[in-house]
Amino acid sequence: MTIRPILIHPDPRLKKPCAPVEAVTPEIRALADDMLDTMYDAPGVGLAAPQVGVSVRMFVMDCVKEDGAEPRPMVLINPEITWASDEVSTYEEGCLSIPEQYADVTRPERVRMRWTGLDGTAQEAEFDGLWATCAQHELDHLDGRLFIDHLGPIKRQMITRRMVKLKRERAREG
Ligand code: K1U
Ligand code: ZN
Repeated sequence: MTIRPILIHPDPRLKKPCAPVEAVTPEIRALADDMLDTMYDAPGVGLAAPQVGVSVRMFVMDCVKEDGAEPRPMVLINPEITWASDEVSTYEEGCLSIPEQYADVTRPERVRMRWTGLDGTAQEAEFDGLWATCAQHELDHLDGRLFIDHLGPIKRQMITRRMVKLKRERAREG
């Protein structure tokens, strides 16, 4: 079990669009394992590769939250949205790179995604509810976008200032 450190905003590595994964190598499989360990440990329902400092188009998610329910870990490599519903939904989002800050974000209620699985085969599925919100939040990370980029400038700056302060305090504590 390997827990990787999660980058905290602001960090230029969280703003950079990620490169496609060229092949599903043993390194990519090890990264997927570490990302799932890191996500469950945080705890979170999703985690994108740039959040652990690796600039490749890949994320993990598991939105099963009920106590005692079977976990459903998913690894999405080179994900793309192939369809989005006209209906939207608003969810109070959080982000492991922006700890303890939450804000309402409106996104398509349902999306269809295509991606490459860990076995190298093409996959496609439709997501709704928290799965759809999380998948879109994670895809944003791969394009260097954070949930605060969906907010107005005042809220975004307020949250960014809080994160600068948090990082300064953590650096002082060592
Ligand atoms: O990408 C990330 O930073 C992970 C993020 C994903 C996400 C949360 C909420 C809406 C959209 C996307 C998180 O997992 S934040 C933590 C969280 O929401 C959570 C933690 C424990 C149990 C349930 C949820
Ligand atoms: Zn996030």
